[in-house]
Amino acid sequence: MAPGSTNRKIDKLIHLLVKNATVVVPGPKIASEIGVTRSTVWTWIEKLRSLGVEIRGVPAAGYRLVNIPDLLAPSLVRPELGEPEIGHNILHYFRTESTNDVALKLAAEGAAHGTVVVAEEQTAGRGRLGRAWYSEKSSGIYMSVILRPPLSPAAAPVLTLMAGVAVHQAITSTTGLAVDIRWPNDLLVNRKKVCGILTEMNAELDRLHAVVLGIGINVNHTQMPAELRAIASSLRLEAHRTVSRVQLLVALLRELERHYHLLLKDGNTAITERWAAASTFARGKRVRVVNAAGEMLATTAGLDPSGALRIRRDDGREESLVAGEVVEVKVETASVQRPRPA
Ligand code: BT5
Repeated sequence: MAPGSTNRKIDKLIHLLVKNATVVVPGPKIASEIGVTRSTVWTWIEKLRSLGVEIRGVPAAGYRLVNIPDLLAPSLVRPELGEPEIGHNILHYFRTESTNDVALKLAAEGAAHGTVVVAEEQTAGRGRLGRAWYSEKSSGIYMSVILRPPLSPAAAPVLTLMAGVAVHQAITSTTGLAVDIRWPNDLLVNRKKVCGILTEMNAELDRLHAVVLGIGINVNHTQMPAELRAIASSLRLEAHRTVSRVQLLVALLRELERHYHLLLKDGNTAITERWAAASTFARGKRVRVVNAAGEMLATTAGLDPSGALRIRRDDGREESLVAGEVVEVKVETASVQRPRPA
């Protein structure tokens, strides 16, 4: 077991409560089935309650689950997946600093392709360039996937786009919301960011040893912190209903599996074409480009097969963006008041 990850026995407890959801399960029975003391059962029940799982204690009788918990527990997710590569092994944390840090460490120690690390809360969730990722407890999905693709490091950008397309599909099918993708990989609903992706890798010049795809989705946040409110939202805020994190995670792992195999079988364009079909940013979008070279205004002109974004600068020159970000620029409709004829 990876240090700090959820004890498999807590996972068993969750499974036991779910399996017997309509009945009261006696404490001693739980304790003996999962092989811990009754006081440990009590401590774990308290822990689950603190994460919002409704468990009723019936004096002298035992415990009864009131609602199926929306915890990202492997025992609830794994059986929905069949025999996948991605998600064959899921490590769950109640709280960790960053699932990408855990996954990078596991990858360096030899963890298998398809290993997934997921957390209910991150205390130091990271974005790109050292930025922070707000990771509220039990509200979002904070997940990292370890991939060992038979590809060169040049494939990293297209793997990031692949993750974006998979999240796009998963959110669309689970919520019915209209989702947009902003290059390279922000998922937007009503122009607000609901998901970010951080790809990190461990590579030599010609070989990718491991890629860690870190995905953060705002699912059931009832409000965003003041400093993010103008640019960020959650699926619940946009859909006006709660969304099952378990269902969304299952859909996401299935879509990652599907798109990863599409990429290996059909090559980059299988991904870039799907990305372009899902994103209003692919073509003809007026944007401000922000990268190491500075800022400029441009219009987007498609993706090239490596995953770079083509842009047409205002002086007519075209170039490919491989790093940096773009921000939509609202095109002002001229509202010049004409003087009335005398
Ligand atoms: C990202 O960075 O969008 C990548 C975020 C990846 C998070 C996942 S969670 C699982 C895994 N473990 C980690 O530690 N990280 C990954 P970037 O494009 O640099 O965007 C960061 C910016 O988004 C911040 O500077 C804020 O402006 C904004 N932001 C921060 N938290 C947000 C949130 N929860 N929702 C929307 N926007 C947020």
